[in-house]
Amino acid sequence: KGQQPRVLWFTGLSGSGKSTIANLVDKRLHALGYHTFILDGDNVRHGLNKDLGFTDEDRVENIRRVAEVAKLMSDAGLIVLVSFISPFRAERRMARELFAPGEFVEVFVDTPLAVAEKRDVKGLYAKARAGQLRNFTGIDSPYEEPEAAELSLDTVSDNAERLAQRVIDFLTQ
Ligand code: GGZ
Repeated sequence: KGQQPRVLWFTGLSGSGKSTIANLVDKRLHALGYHTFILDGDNVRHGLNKDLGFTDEDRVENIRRVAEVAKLMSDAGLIVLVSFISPFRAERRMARELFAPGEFVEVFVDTPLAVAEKRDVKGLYAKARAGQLRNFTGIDSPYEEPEAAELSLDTVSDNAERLAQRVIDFLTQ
């Protein structure tokens, strides 16, 4: 089925819900007949980017490579769902600039730090607070919130299912 190139760029804190929502969107796009691919830490940081850690410099390089891979995949006809913290505005802008106007959809998964920290599904915030994990986003490494994301998803007032549907509606409108 013919499809417009699109990259859905999910950005937000660790534990914000990026991957949960991206996975739901992916399933629904698939059910609608779209060819998709998810790029996230699980399939990129363990392979292509396993030389990179969490210093500012490494994050910049992480996002640069991810953006270039997303571009290749989108050129190959896939709808690409990118799910990384991607904490810096400059790198998100750089990613956007690889794509034609309208192709790049920035999705801010807007979960306040206090909420992500309270959930702390993986116990990483506790480790960061205890000083056992350095350069942790939101604790001792910055997160620059998007100023003009195409979509802002408030995970406090809405559940993942409904937020995923908002992304689908945006794409198919
Ligand atoms: C932030 C970290 C860190 C530090 C390990 N800071 O919740 P998670 O576990 O599954 O997702 C986080 C993931 C973030 O990697 P990204 O590639 O998305 O980050 S970036 O876009 O900034 O390059 C978290 C885990 O890796 N993690 N150490 N110090 N998150």
